[in-house]
Amino acid sequence: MSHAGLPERLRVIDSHTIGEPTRVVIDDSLVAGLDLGDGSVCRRRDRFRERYDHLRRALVGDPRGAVAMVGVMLLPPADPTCQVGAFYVNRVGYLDMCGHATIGLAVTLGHLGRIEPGSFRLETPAGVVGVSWHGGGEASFAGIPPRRIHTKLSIDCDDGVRVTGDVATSGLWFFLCHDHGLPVEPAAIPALTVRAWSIRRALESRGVAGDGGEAIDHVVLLGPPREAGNDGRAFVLCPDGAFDRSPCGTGTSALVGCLFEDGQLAEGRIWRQESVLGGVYEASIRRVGGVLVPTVRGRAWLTAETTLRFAADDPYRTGIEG
Ligand code: PYC
Repeated sequence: MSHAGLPERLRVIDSHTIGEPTRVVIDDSLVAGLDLGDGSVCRRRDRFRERYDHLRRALVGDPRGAVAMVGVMLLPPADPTCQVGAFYVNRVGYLDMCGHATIGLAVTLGHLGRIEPGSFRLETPAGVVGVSWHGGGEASFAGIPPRRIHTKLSIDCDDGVRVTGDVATSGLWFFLCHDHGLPVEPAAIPALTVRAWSIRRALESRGVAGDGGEAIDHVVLLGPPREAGNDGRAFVLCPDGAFDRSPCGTGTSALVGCLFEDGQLAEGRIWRQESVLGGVYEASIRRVGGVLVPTVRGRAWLTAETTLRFAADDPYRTGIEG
């Protein structure tokens, strides 16, 4: 097994964004020591995947990571208009964008004193994202313009259930569904997970994909809010098989795009989206120079400032595969 680039120690800061965990690598020497060539963040992320995928597993996989954890690797942006570059990893692969981890990143950089309250431009594999750190644990991001490619698509699942939903993106690909027939509440998480997996399998077997052939690998099961004053609630199945403990930042961006197109959300109005656990993101959408820009605001809490250790004789230095 390759250990290329794996240090003995690695400093990270962990946080959760209303429940969804993020781990930011703060040792700049890690990425600086890797041969990623040059080019955009996306291109260097792809080289990382080809050459150093074991570092992803070491960082967020068993036994050092957590279920649902997203790791953030910082690197210098190639886009001269950006101040920060980053890509996102999870236990099974790579995310082009991640809303909750972007909020966790902003709060982490603020905590470290690497940014002041205010805004910066972040180069991600999905494109440039505007990020604002509001001080303390509050941050927001102006996401990738949402786009819907299927409206009210009917899907027959292998458990005999037919559902309809929209296929949309805002940096990741989503199937957003209301008529799944389940309550969006913690007691139903096992049943929601089974239903979301069967939808995912059905999408795959029908060949439903993003317009660049991408897998529709996030399934959003929507429901009414539980708390007065909120607007909706979401259970989100992520590609690693874990459910999003937050309402899903990019999923909420894609949702407000669909709501806006359907005339259910006015420009600039705040949409309060609950997660299946009850945490809330505030989202809105507006047109800037003809482009739809979704904004999502949330709160993150730091959970650890720690040094991961990778002993030379540890058989699971690079994580546990599978
Ligand atoms: O917040 O965008 C998000 C996200 C994607 C996967 C997990 N969280």
